[in-house]
Amino acid sequence: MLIKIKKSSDIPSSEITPESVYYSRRDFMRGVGGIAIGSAAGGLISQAALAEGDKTAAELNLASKPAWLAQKISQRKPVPASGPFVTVDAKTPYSDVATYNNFYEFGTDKADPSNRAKHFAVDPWSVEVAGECNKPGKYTLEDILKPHTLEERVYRLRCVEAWSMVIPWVGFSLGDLLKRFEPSANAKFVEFQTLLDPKQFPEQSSRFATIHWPYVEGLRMDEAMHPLAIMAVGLYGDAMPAQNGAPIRLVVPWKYGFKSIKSIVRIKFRSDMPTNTWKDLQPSEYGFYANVNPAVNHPRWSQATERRLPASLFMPQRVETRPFNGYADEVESLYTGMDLRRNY
Ligand SMILES: Nc1nc2c(c(=O)[nH]1)N[C@H]1C(S)=C(S)[C@@H](COP(=O)(O)O)O[C@H]1N2
Ligand SMILES: [Mo]
Repeated sequence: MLIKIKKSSDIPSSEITPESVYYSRRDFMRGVGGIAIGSAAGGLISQAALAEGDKTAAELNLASKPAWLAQKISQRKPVPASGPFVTVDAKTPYSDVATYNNFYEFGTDKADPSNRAKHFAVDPWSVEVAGECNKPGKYTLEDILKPHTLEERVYRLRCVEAWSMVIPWVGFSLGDLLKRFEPSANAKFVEFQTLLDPKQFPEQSSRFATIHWPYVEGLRMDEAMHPLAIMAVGLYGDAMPAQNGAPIRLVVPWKYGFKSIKSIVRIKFRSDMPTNTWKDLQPSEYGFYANVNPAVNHPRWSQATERRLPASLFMPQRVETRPFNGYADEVESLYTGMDLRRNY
């Protein structure tokens, strides 16, 4: 997303979505049928989620995880058989979910996060709650999670770069969490902030980084309270890999992936609309709402279709992008009367 191109005609699609990463891999041999994965019940990453030759789950997920968290994750509620919390779409294999990442704090290449996050320390972790609410304060991760039962949710994740994955998250309702802090009547928006720690995030001390750290995101209060919005602490029945935003991240499945901010350390209730990192960087290309919308193209590429990962030269897996990423029935009413072309 950082790549600056002079004319839109100059952009090869390989720069939007570095497909070369996939050409050389054995993904094409798996076939679509091979991608359908069991529900990873029992708390272990199903062997089928990893193809032969992949690194093991243990090699891919080195984030420290406290025992209480592992235990809590193992007691999660399974995903319902049908409804918006699950999808019939084939899940993206664990090895792709954990190696093809956007986490610019670790670097701009898709492989940088999994290569550079190996020693990312997430224990102890706390989240500061601030702004328009009755219960501000500093909460440990354990405090944050304590009253919530974790649930499995299988959601599509649609990146603004026109690729997508299907990920079985482990998390809990964001709205249930926010209610505990008793937001005041002035709380119209909620802002989230990623950890600022140049010792752990190499790009935060890079002279070449164009992002103003820390990464920030925001939601309108009614969006944040929507049952589809979750705080996730794991995926594939295990604790969150560092490269996917350990120990706690947002997942807002009807919006472009950049809204789903990783490694959160601060939540602030606000009366005014917060800024968000990508909008701040390039307001003509990225907005606050960022609802997945095939009818509104990115100024440099079409948003009408997406590459469902894993894809390859031989199996491009091009699928049509759906309004609100397929969650229109659930969330459309949040935007009644709004011009979604202006509010992109
Ligand atoms: N802090 C932070 N959060 C972030 C990003 C980032 O660079 N930094 N990238 C975003 C983007 S662009 C996407 S598509 C998703 C990717 O999540 P994943 O790597 O778990 O698939 O994380 C989002 N959250
Ligand atoms: Mo993204």
